[in-house]
Parts: sequence; structure tokens; C-alpha cells
Amino acid sequence: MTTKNYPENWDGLLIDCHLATMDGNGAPFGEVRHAALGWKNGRIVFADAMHALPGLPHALSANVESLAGAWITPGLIDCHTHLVFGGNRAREFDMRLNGASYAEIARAGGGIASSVKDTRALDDEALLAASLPRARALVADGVTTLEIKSGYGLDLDSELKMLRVARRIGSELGIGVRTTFLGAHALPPEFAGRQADYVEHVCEVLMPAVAESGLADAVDAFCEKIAFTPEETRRVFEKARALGLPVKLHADQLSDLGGAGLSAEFNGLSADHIEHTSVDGVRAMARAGTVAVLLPGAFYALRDTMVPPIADLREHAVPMAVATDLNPGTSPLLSLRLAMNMACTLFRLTPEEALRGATVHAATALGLKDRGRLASGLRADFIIWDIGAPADLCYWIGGNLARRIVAGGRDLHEERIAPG
Ligand code: DI6
Ligand code: FE
Repeated sequence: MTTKNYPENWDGLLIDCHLATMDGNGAPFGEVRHAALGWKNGRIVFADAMHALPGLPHALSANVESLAGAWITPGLIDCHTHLVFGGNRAREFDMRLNGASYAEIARAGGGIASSVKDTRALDDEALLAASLPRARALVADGVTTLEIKSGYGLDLDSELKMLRVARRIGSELGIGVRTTFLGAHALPPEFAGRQADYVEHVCEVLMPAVAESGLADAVDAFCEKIAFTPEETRRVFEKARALGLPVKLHADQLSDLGGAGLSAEFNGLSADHIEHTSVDGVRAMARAGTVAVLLPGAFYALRDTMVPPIADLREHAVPMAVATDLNPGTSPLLSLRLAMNMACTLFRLTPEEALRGATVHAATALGLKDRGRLASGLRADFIIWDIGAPADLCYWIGGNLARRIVAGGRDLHEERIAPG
């Protein structure tokens, strides 16, 4: 017991619960049983065993609730999405079922280009209205921070529009949103046959204006045979570095172009997909502290067979994050928990690795140190779940397990997250 002045006036105090703190305390999931969680002014002030509380619960907060043994985790973090877009690509789903490949559809002018057309056609309000239900679906399943990329605009006005809408999703839903400029996603139609000119345009026109706007937290590129070469990606990264923006990369998804190593060379926050990454790429990531972002939704939707080098990542202690890659083409996946389940089933992650991948390592992939764990001083982002053990979050396929979703100390009201 300490001798603090009472009452402490915590905004809330949950008692008789179990915490999966994800805070490397040696226990699986960083678990603390028979615990309590207190918060004040949007920050966690207590996340530990009940017997360590610095006073009687009612002396600490006027708002004490017993949870009768429920489990609490940090709010989940989806560190790779493209959820702002117009239209959808259900027709391509049909085409793929009839034998067309993703690369063939892209070469025939479908794919990303069709989402660019549909995204350019919407104004801010319409794009927000189209995108909000997708964000709500993620939040309803436990996400309190998400990353959203641009890349379906590919001209200055449309890219800025996407980034503005992404930021508005954060304020509308009361969640954390990090934005990423993905100008090097595909070649827009007005640059057909002039890829070098477009890369120049991204570096000399789009990226400086985006940086100036303050609307992007990072820069990404799609480094792939059907998109941008490693040399073009390097140019984009050099510009990002000059503008003071951190980088991350769609790397080695369909072929090994050395993308993971390239991201690491620029101290990238993450290298994402990485199905084809070599052990040299993994070593480079380990040296640079670049997070491996696993995207099993795209692997599943494309019926990929090349599993990311999980054993190498483990051996070299590269942190593994798990994200939805929510996008209209290759991963129309509206649940991060389902991505966690797929990471276990398809990539053989343990449930603990998958939950670390959607909390603490996802935070690192976004350069965020103030969330992803339950610990004093961090943001009060947490979920109360209807589960018997943390691994259940990966075990169940679908379902509504989140009983209560708290972001920055505020309960996200039903009307905020209910589809609408
Ligand atoms: N992320 C991407 O940017 C591409 N694949 C992926 O996993 C393409 C997304 C799209 O087809 O719209
Ligand atoms: Fe992606």
C-alpha cells in the first residue's frame, strides 16, 4: 500500500478480471489473473493484480465495475489496410473463380486501375460514406487503431482526398488512424506507357505536396513485377527520407525482388507480405528492426501457396505483425481476428504470436510506442471479451466476441460502430 491522497479520481476501474497485457512479463500473453485495470484522462493508470491496487477500489474511482473473470486485451491494431476506396471488385472475384489470375486482370486494365476510377469519382463525403462501414466492422471486432493507405487516387487531389477521409474516419469513430501515402501503387491511366515519368511525378510533385499537407505519417510502395521495380522503389524511398517520412513496403508478395532487404536498408517500419523473402532479407530486417507484417487474407484470397518464411523470422527474432490488408482486390477481409485465425491456420503461428502480431508488434510496425500493451502510462485502448482464454480470439472463426470496446478511455458507443 502506498500513502497516496484519496480519492484518486480514476475515470474508471475494472476489477475481478484477467489481463492479457502482452507486456513481456514472462507469462504467456503477459497474463495477469485476478487483476484490475484503471484509467484516467485517456491513459492507463493501473494494469496489475488486484492485490497491488494502491487502495480500496471505491476510494480510487467512483466508477468501479466487477467483470466476474472476463478477459481484457489491448485494443487490436490493424497495421495495414487500404479501406478507403470507391466501388468494389466483386466482378473480379467472379473472374478469378473462372480461371483468371490477379496479374492477368491487372494487365487487362482491371485490378487497382478500376478502383482508381471509382475512387476518383467520389467526393469527400461520398468516399467517407463508402469507407466508414468497413472501418466500423473492424472496430466492432476489437480494432482501436488502424492504418489506412492512399493509392487509389494517384493524382494529387484524389490522393489528398483519400488521406483526408482516412483521418476523418479516426475522428468520426473515436479511434486511432495512421495514414500512409501509397502513390507508387499502380500506374494511373494518364501516365500509360510512361512509368518513369510517373515515378518522377510521385517524387517531385505528389510526395512533397502530401508531406506539406501533413496528412501522411509514412510512405509505402508496391514493389512487384506488376507494379514498381526495386530501383523505382529506391527512388521513392530516397525522397521520403529527404522529406522526413518513414517508409514501409509491399515486399516480395508474388516474387522475390529483394523488397524486404530494401525496406530494411531504409530502416523501414515494416516489410509486408514477404511470402518470397529470402533468408538474407530476413537477416536484413532483423538488423534494422523492421517488422514483418503478415497478410494471410491476401494469401487466402489469391489461393497462394508460398508461405512466408516463418521459421527464419522466428530464428532471427524478427517481430511478426498480422494485419487484414483490407482492400477491394486481394483481401476484402473485414475482421482482424479472422486474419489472426488465418495466420495460425495457414502460416502456423501460435495464438500468442498472432495476438502479439495484432497488438504490440503492430504498434511497432506503425512506429507507435503508446499502445499495443496494457501498462501504466499507455493509451487506455482495451477490449473486454466474451472468451474463456486469450487463445479463443484466434480459435473462433467469426462471431461477435467483443463485449466492450474502449479507445482513449472512451467507450465506443453502439451507434458509432454499428454498421450504417
Ligand atoms: N496490397 C496492394 O496494394 C495490392 N495487394 C496488396 O496486398 C493490390 C491491392 C488491390 O488489388 O487493390
Ligand atoms: Fe496491401
